[in-house]
Amino acid sequence: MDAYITGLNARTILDSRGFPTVEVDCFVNGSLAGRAAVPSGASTGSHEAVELRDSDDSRWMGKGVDQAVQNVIEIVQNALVGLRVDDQATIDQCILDLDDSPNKANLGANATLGASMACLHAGANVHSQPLWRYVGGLSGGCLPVPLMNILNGGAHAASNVDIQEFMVVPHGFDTFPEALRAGVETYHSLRSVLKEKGLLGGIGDEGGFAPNLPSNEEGLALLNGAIEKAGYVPGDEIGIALDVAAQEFLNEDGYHIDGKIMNGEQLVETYATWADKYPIVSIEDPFGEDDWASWATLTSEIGDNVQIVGDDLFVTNVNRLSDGIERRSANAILIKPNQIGTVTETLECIEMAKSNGFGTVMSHRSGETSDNTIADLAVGSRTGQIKTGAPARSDRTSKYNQLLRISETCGEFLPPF
Ligand code: 2PG
Ligand code: MG
Repeated sequence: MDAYITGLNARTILDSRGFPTVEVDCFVNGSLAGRAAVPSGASTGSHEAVELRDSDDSRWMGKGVDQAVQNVIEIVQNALVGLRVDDQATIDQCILDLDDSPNKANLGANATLGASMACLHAGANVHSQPLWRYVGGLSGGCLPVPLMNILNGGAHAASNVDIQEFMVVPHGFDTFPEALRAGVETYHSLRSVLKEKGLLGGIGDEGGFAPNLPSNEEGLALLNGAIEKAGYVPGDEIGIALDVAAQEFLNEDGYHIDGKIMNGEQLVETYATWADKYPIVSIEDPFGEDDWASWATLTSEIGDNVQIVGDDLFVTNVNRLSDGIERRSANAILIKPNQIGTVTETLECIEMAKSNGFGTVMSHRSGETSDNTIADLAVGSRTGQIKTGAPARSDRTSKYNQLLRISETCGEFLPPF
């Protein structure tokens, strides 16, 4: 069936932190065919594509996205009208041709990704296919193991915990729904452990609990205890993943963690000790975004047993990823579509990672909406893993719920751990 883009519309909507973000509608033959909303990070890497904000302090605390919205309506729309809606590569190439900056600074990656994803949804719709199947094509789909961030620290919480994310990884199960249930039960058992200890307060930006703790290691002990209390075997059934987001506590004199200042080597030893003591399967952003040497040391020391994931290091960018592959700085990559700004570039990055034996983890941002595109992308592009927060608040649960829906027709579930 031939279906052509006849228009785009864009608007400001709110994200889960109450800040403005971009939503785009794609019209085919005059009817609404696809809609997508763009998320937003708090601990953003400096090498990410630019999220265009108006910086007018009199409105939205400077975080307005009026310019990005206008860029979709006035610039991107003109370029895309008349294109086949199911030719994603051409659509994204046309978007790229509109911005000659190296990091989408002119249009804003929030404008480009909103348009790119709205067209993706429209393409799936005109073919009456679920999005994951449209993305997966002949290779079908595979449900990802969830990395569930049940204890929030760093830039996502008001607590004293330096590490940004303590996640449970229910990998020892036969199906996605069983794995999800185990992770959710562990979340609730962590709640009761914290309550017993008088540590239950609010939650962080990704729905995890956000207690003050005597040390970062205490977070690992709490997760281990919560897994056991929920009736599961740490290591065999449920592992632990960290997103250290170390760039956030890297100063000129070193890494400020646990009230100490550490250099890269000391931090390597700390992670190696923790990995011996706890069932850690994955560590994301253990060092700063340009500390390539420490990354390579850790990967050679514990990378055979532990996944080392580059987020701020790689920013879903094939150039940074190929550097990292060459330097053996990590063995996995976090995939965030808004770090790069189009669907095609996101898929290319996943492909490069996989063909070099790297693990791939699809990811939300700390500022989210009810848009579930990443759930379908994870299944269709077979990333094998997804991290999308705690099972709390609709912005996080909507992704898990979408994966439950997909599991009714897509049974494959092959956790890499
Ligand atoms: C991360 C993300 C998502 P943010 O660091 O991996 O968890 O956080 O969106 O704030 O960059
Ligand atoms: Mg991260």
